[in-house]
Amino acid sequence: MNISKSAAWNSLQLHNKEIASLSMRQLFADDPARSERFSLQAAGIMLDYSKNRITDATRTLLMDLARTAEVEEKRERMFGGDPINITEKRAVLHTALRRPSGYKLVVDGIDVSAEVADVLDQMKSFCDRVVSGNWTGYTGKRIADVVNIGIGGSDLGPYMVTEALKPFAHGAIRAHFVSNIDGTHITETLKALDPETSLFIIASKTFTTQETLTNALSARKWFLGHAGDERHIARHFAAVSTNREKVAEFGIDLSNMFRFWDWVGGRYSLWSSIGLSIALFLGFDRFSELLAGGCAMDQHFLLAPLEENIPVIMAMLGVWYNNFFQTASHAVIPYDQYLHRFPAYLQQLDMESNGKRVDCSGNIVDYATGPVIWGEPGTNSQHAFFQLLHQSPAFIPADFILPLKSLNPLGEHHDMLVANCFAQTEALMKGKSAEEARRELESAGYDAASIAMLAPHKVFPGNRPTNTLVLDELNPFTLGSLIALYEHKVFVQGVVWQINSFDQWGVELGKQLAKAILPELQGSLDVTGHDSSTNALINRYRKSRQKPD
Ligand code: G6Q
Repeated sequence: MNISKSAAWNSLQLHNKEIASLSMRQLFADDPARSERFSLQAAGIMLDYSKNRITDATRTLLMDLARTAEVEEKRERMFGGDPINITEKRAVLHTALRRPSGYKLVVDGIDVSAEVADVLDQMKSFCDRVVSGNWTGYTGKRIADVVNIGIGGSDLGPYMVTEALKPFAHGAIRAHFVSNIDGTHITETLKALDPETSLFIIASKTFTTQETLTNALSARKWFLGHAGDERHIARHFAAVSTNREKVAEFGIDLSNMFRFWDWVGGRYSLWSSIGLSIALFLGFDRFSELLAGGCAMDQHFLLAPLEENIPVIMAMLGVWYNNFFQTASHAVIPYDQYLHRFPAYLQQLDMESNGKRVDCSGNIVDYATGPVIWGEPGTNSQHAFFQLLHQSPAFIPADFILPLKSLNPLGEHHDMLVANCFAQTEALMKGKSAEEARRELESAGYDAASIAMLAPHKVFPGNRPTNTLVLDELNPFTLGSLIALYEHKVFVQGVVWQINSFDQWGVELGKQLAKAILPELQGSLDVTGHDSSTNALINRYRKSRQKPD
């Protein structure tokens, strides 16, 4: 079945023509209960989706499409451990990482829940030892800095979470993240560190990733440059991986290895031992609260009817704009400085999952799949790209995320932040008509010629959709819930688009070519085997190349 040939898709196409002429301003004027009817609450999060270009009929048709795509059946298959990642023949079980103890899941004869519980126990006892100062460095001093060396899924989630939950940290340990192969990243990080009190976590599912292993080797070299004896490595290096052999080969003591499983995708792995840096920074109890928040959202996603299901509603609104209005882009604007890495984290979660052009049967799809995800915290973003959101011919749907309570109450700051958030979604929805723009200029005393010249520039077309996600407070539980919400949103969209959201073949080609180019950069011969642009760039670099130390 091709989803774009289904009756449900066709009905949405017809319905889209009716909606095109409807203004949200009018819909709000006609229905004082609109906000109530298009709001949901679950797992510490309230979603107000009333400022969308939808009616009750739209919601019904979108849910028909979700049912046609078999969202409910596929959801069961994911939670049950079926190998839905078909190209890698793997189950997709990040949800099993955040189930409470006592829950049992057996997949292919293996008690997944027992394995998860074992690793959590190992993480807890390690964290307790390090945080209490019981675990010491090679000179007997307690650990003060933890450096997570990893990239992509082994970096973005833990980094985002430690930034978001800074006020919940116990304060005994600082967290650092090194990901980029650019030597600047590790060099600048090491500058601030003392080898006697630093603990490196090498986080790599495969333990073959070029960037991570290169950074890990540089960290090892730096450490040994101070500590001298290789026996001290055991007190300062830990590994998180699925690859025991490679960890041993690297020289990390296997009792400092925290395992996870091939059924945890990299970008879904912050809940696993990949979250060790989070647990060390916050303490294990806070890490457990993060898992509990994720689990609460899982339960909502599993049990709520599609019409009342926050991830499903958000997913289907995304489908509505992407496939029926051809928006192709989606902004995420957290009104919380602690969430400054959240859009970057979501970029990977969403774009690596749903940036695909063939369906699960290998056919090229004839519809848009994952949109471009981007964003920055408010209010900064208002002074940067909001111009385009308000007045460009294109319209870009956006999610606004707001905690009601500030973690740093300071004068009027929080009221101002909140006022800006609400004002922006109102402005995007209402806009400002030509008549309103003219009247405003008249009352400001402009003459007729100036009004005629200025008015078109002052018009806001409005009718621009936003979701508002309100958290009572940003804390480990609500952040866990928020992350799981977006994971499930991405899952539902992948199901509707009939793609495999859990592989990432698109990152391979560049890696292969870089492997071929690296020795050419280091060689003494002029390179001629590529296109003329690549040849010239390689040769230019070769001529300018500094000798590595
Ligand atoms: C995520 C991707 C990718 C991965 C990194 C790091 O879903 O698979 O971002 O996380 O390439 O891989 P390793 O953890 O194996 O080093």
